[in-house]
Amino acid sequence: MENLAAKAFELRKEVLDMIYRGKCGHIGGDFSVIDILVSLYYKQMNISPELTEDPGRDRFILSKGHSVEALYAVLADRGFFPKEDLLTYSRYKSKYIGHPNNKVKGIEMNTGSLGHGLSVAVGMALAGKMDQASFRVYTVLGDGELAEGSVWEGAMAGGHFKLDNLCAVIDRNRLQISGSTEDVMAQDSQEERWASFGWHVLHAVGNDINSLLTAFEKAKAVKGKPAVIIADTVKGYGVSFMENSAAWHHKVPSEEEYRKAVKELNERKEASYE
Ligand SMILES: Cc1ncc(C[n+]2csc(CCOP(=O)(O)OP(=O)(O)O)c2C)c(N)n1
Ligand SMILES: [Mg+2]
Repeated sequence: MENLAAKAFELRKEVLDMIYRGKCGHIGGDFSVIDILVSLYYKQMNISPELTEDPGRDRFILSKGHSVEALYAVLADRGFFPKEDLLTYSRYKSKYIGHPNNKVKGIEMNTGSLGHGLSVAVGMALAGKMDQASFRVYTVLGDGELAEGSVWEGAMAGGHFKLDNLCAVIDRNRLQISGSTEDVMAQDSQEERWASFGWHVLHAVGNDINSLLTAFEKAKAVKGKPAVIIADTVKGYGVSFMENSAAWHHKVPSEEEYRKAVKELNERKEASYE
């Protein structure tokens, strides 16, 4: 079996390169979410470059759209577009901009304004039910994003329509743009909140592929309600000086920081083979 933990560290290096070259990007959230994306795109979802127009494909929405560099790295590696395209990231006239847009092959929804992905995912899942289709819909939200009221309208509708073809993942890294989620808008009763809206609540270690895959399989087996996976992650995961630091929410590494990060990511990749 392919070593997906190693793959995630390799892709973090590509994200780092993109952001270092392009001189912008949300590196902290990219590094916290990338194991979730790898689990979905390499194992869980029925999606491939050949299926992007297939009505039966699984759908994915990156509701925390600022982590698009992680999604670009995954899509390029899975062959949705050539890796060289990413050399244009953040350049004038490139379609590989700082938030997802559906000119890029494989991207289903333009996101970046937080709080909208879940409601659209609910609509897609409801449409799937009406068509008696078998595809599943996945979306990833940030924990800071949960402060958006529109998230809870989506949650209410997902529960009401009993959308067991829908799975939301919360990237629970406990930080948002300016500091701790608990200081800005407390999130600690997530389990009770989602359950009260009619969702089946699951937990995962969000930077551990096996833990995530187990949770995704459990989510698939849930009947009569949507599932939410609260994925405990570390913002900046994989680079010691970026971990758990709000300062790295949106920051470009200096040359010295870049070199140090490359070294650490290579070491982490090697260690994941042991
Ligand atoms: C509606 C809206 N308000 C504000 C922002 C600016 N913004 C970008 S990222 C971010 C913090 C998001 O935190 P979180 O959802 O926890 O993301 P993560 O920690 O995974 O990076 C904010 C406030 C935005 N993109 N959209
Ligand atoms: Mg967060």
